[in-house]
Amino acid sequence: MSHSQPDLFRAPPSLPEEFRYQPDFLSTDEELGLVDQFAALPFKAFEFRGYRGNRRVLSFGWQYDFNRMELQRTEDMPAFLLPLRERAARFASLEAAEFQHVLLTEYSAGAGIGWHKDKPMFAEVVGISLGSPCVFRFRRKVGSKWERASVVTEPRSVYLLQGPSRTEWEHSIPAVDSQRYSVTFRNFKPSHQPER
Ligand SMILES: O=C(O)CCC(=O)C(=O)O
Repeated sequence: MSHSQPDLFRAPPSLPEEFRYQPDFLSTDEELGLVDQFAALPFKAFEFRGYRGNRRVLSFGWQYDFNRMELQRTEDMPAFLLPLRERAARFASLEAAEFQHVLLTEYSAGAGIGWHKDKPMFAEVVGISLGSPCVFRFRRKVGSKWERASVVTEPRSVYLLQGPSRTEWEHSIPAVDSQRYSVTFRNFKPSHQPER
């Protein structure tokens, strides 16, 4: 007879190494103020080689074009995002100016994002969540199996992907129940600084 523990008693997987999460990064007023500003912005359906995703996106500074598979210069970050960039940089122990790119994403009810790692030219990733909570899932291949972990990212929270949580683990978000926005600041690796 085997004495191995059934799966039920296995310790839950811990979160990926160097992932950081902090709830209540924004106040409710700040969240509402940002959502108000977003309402006036020209979000567009996410496109990937002719396929239109069910989330809408808008980038400032630089944008990664998934159809052309290249980075393109785009409009400067609007002034209302600069204080948030400052705080995001502090959270990641970086300088605000290092975040030359920000991606705003709007998930309507039923929208999510599939398994991926962010593009390799980017280094650290700071994500701020507004609106609906979501399950932020992680997975990485260990041998022939997937190791998995997840965290609920609450509205007004912030997370940081760096180290193995950024380079070894993929992440995804299953369909959200109601509208969610994320503000994703990314810096470039020193070897991938784009020419301005
Ligand atoms: O919405 C989020 O917090 C994650 C966004 C993301 O993973 C991406 O755009 O690559």
